[in-house]
Amino acid sequence: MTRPVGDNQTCVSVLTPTGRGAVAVVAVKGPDAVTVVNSCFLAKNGRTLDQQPLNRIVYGHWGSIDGEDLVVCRRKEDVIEVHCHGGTQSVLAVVDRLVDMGCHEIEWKVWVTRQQHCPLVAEAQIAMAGATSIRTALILLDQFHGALRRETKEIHAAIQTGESSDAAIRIERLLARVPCGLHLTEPWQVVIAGRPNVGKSSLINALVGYRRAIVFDQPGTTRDVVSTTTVIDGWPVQLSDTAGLHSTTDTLEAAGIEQARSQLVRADMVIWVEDASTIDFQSLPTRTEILSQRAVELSLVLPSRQLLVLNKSDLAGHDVPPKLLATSTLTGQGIDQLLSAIVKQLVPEPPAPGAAVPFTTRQAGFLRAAATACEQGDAADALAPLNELLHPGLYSELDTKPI
Ligand SMILES: Nc1nc2c(ncn2[C@@H]2O[C@H](COP(=O)(O)OP(=O)(O)OP(=O)(O)O)[C@@H](O)[C@H]2O)c(=O)[nH]1
Ligand SMILES: [Mg+2]
Repeated sequence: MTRPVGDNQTCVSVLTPTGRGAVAVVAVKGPDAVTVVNSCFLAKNGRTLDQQPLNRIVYGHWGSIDGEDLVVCRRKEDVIEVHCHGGTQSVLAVVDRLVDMGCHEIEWKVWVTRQQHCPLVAEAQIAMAGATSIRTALILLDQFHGALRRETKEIHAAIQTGESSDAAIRIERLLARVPCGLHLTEPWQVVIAGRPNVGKSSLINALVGYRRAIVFDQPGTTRDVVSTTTVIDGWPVQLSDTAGLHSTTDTLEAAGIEQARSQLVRADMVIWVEDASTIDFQSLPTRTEILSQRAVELSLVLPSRQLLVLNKSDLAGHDVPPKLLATSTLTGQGIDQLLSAIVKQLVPEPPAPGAAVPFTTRQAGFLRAAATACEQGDAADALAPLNELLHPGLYSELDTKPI
């Protein structure tokens, strides 16, 4: 099997994030791993590394007898971990010394890729480090345990045995999960927009549960886009509060409105806020009609996922029809329903436990190429992109040069 270049070199990689933990792990792998670490590490028990049992931590000093205290563990014949103080300088000192002794430094993602035989599994391991909720981490853990690999292999086998229509259906099913998959590590972008003074900033504060945005009783309070990242029902979401949208001659306010416009173009979803106290419920158009009307009036490009919220329901004077999403940031009415509605729009069908979920643009690209080949009745052409997903020899994106 083809392995990434440089596999017979002795490499060093920092496996823990910079400055995050009390202890950092620096890993060394390769034919000279034992010799190199032996030349830097003096074990308290006086033995050299080749005399130490596997998987036992050994206490000692780095560089010289009065050097930094740390522990070393020989994990395999050619893999050694150095566990040192988590501070940046200690890690740097350990790595620099190993590089001076001839080790080749590689990024942790490259290290992980080299440990795995399947790129899909390596990508899952890498992505897990970026998961910000248990829910998203568990979906990635399923992929690490082979959910996407198994499904891709089965699709590949189906094509080879002439069951290409079944394969096409299965690829489409995977592609439908791509939006969810791509947001396992990157938050969904949700923009709160509407006319001035309708309660947008109050709403973002109510959604995140603390005062993130400034609220004031005068229109035009919010000038900049104020963003905050949160987790809603296990899904990472970046909420952005924007300046109230209307025509203005105030230069500063106009700049804020322009920012809001460009934020909306990039957004995955808009929460459009209206003031319930000024709405005539008898002649209220549908959500789509209101939003299209506002888009035309204010020259906006709105994302396809949309929610309409009637805020200040406490001032409405009468009950808001139940099919409408009504909130009051004063009483808390409707905030839970709004949170559920956001989740329903973003992830209408959450993947079942153990389901295969593509989660990188690379995977989505190859799956789309396979889908197109199947659509064009050229099932054999679908095999090449599927091979790209499954085999490390063809996988070069992370097989990068030394850092
Ligand atoms: N009664 C009532 N007042 C509210 C509610 N939500 C917000 N307000 C008040 O409405 C005023 C405007 O609120 P903001 O949250 O600053 O409104 P905004 O849409 O962000 O305003 P701009 O940033 O100027 O566009 C403040 O006085 C809030 O206290 C609500 O649900 N009920
Ligand atoms: Mg505001």
